[in-house]
Amino acid sequence: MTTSPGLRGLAAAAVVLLCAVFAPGRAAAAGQQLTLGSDVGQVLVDPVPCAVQGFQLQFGNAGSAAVYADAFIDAPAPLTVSRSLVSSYLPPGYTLKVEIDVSAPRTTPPGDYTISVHAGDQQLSLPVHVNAAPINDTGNLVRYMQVSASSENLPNYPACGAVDGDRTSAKWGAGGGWNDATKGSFPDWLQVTFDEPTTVGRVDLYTLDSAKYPAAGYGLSAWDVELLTDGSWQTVAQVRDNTAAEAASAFTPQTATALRVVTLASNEGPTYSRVAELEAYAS
Ligand SMILES: [Ca+2]
Repeated sequence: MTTSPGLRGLAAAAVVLLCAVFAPGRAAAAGQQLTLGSDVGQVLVDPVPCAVQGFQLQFGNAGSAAVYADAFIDAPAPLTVSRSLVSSYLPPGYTLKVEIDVSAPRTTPPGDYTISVHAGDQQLSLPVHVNAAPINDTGNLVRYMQVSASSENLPNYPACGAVDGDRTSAKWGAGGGWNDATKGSFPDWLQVTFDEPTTVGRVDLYTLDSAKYPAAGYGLSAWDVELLTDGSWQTVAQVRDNTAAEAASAFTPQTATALRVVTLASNEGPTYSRVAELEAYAS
C-alpha cells in the first residue's frame, strides 16, 4: 500500500495534535474532571511474603471530553505497591478499575500508614493498617518465608500457593498450589529463602492429588531436595518413582539459607510440575 505525501502530512499533523492533547502529565489541564476512589476505606496488611492484600483504584473522568491522564500511587516506606503509576486514556464518563497490591516486609512496625494517590488536581488519601506479623507455631520452617520458582503458571498456580498452609488440592487451579509454566520441559524448581540461617532435617512435598487428578496420574514422580549451604546447593535427598500424594525426605540436619526442590518428572509424562504444598522441619 502506498500513501500520498499529502495523506502522510495529514497523518503526521494528526499525531502531533494527538500528542499535544493527550500527552502524559497534562491531567491538570483546565476543564478536566478526574476522579479518584477506592473499593475499601482501609487496607489491612499482613507483613509477610505471599499475603494477598491491596485495593482497587477507581480512576475516572467525569468531564465531557476524553483525556489521557496519569495517577501516581505513593506508599510510605517500607510499604510497597505493585504499581506506582497508572497511565490511561479515559473517555468521558469512564472509570478505570485497577487492582493495586500492597506489601510490607516482616520488619514493618505495626500501625497506621497512608497511601497517597494523586491525578491532576485530585488527591486520595487511603488509610493502611499494618498488623503484627503472624506467629508461626507450626514447626513448618517455610511458613511465611519468601518463595520463588523457575516459572509460574499465573494467575491460577502461583508459587505462593505451595506455602499457604493448605496441603490439600482443594484449591488447585484457584491459587492453592504451584504449577510451572514450561510445559514438557524439566527440570523446574521451587525455592524457599529463609530470613536467617535455619537448620533443616526433613522436607515434605505434597503433590497434586484429587479425585479428578490423582497423584499417581498427575503428580510429581521424581525430584531432588537441595539445601543452600555456604553459598552452594547441596543435594540432600532424592525421590524417585513416587506415586503418592505425600513424600517425606529425611536427612542429616544441616543449616541452610534456602531450600529448593528440583523437579524432574511427572506421572503424567512430560507435562508440568505440580506441588500442592511444600513443608520443612528441623527433623
Ligand atoms: Ca497449598
